[in-house]
Amino acid sequence: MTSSETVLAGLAGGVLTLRLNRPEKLNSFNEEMHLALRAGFQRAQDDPQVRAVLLTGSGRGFCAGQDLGDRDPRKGGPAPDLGRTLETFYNPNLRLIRSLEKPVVCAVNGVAAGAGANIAFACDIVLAAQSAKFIQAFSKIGLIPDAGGSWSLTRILGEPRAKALALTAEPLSAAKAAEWGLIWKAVEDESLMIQAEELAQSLAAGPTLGLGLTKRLIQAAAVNSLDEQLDMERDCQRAAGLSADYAEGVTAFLEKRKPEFQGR
Ligand code: T3D
Repeated sequence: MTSSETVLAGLAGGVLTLRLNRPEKLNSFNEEMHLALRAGFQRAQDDPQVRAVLLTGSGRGFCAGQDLGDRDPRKGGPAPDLGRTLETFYNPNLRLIRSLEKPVVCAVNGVAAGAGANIAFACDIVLAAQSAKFIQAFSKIGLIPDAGGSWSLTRILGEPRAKALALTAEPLSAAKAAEWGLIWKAVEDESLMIQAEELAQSLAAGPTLGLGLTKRLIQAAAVNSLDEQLDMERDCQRAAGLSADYAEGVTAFLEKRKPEFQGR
């Protein structure tokens, strides 16, 4: 178990749980929290004991995006270079989540606003509490959707809905987000963590090498032609077919028993 104050981290049963932990600020991002989250995802990448990640938040919110207290113009000084903060803090975390070849489950426990919403949409399987809502809050303060939002919203929803959400900052309920395909499921508030933990545990006990290759393929499909994708499927299936997990999966099927996968 590793912990920092702003992101609590704990490993159990192959699941690395990362809990954003600035509840008094609805888990909005300061520099320390960015770096702690990055350390968590880097650990997920490097530590073979981590087979899946569960990302969630402490308190009544998931994440309210950037801590605006750190951007207070009344404090004086030059305007901040937000391009630099995206490059230095937000974008590395987005890239780590997307490139991690292990499943990332996100349990959205409450409001997800600004970059907080878009970080959730970058995860692989998103469950949200019924009471949660997603807000593209950027337009309320003169900014543009970041943390991959202009990309993920447009790809998942198409231009009409992406533009309406981004231009109006109208809150989207968890149920509507599920109906629109932005997230996997909206669940009863009380059962969110139970369901998210069960899901993460079951993925972590699965053939995670194959799951990681599956993630790579599905993400590549957005930019590949069918021919490119068929070639990639060939290569990934070759790698999967050489794995110990594949041999175990087939053997367990033939022996009519539960497989014991090792993620290799
Ligand atoms: O700057 C860069 O590096 C560029 C990157 C930008 C990325 C972004 O994410 S920009 C978008 C930033 N986020 C927002 O604009 C959202 C701001 N927050 C809200 O609009 C609302 O708080 C919510 C709609 C998320 C929730 O509303 P509500 O009524 O449930 O809660 P609340 O009362 O507004 O907030 C509770 C507390 O959290 C409150 O503190 P207090 O008064 O109890 O001491 C509030 O100030 C604080 N809080 C909420 N969001 C933020 C925040 N403090 C700092 N920064 C926040 N983003």
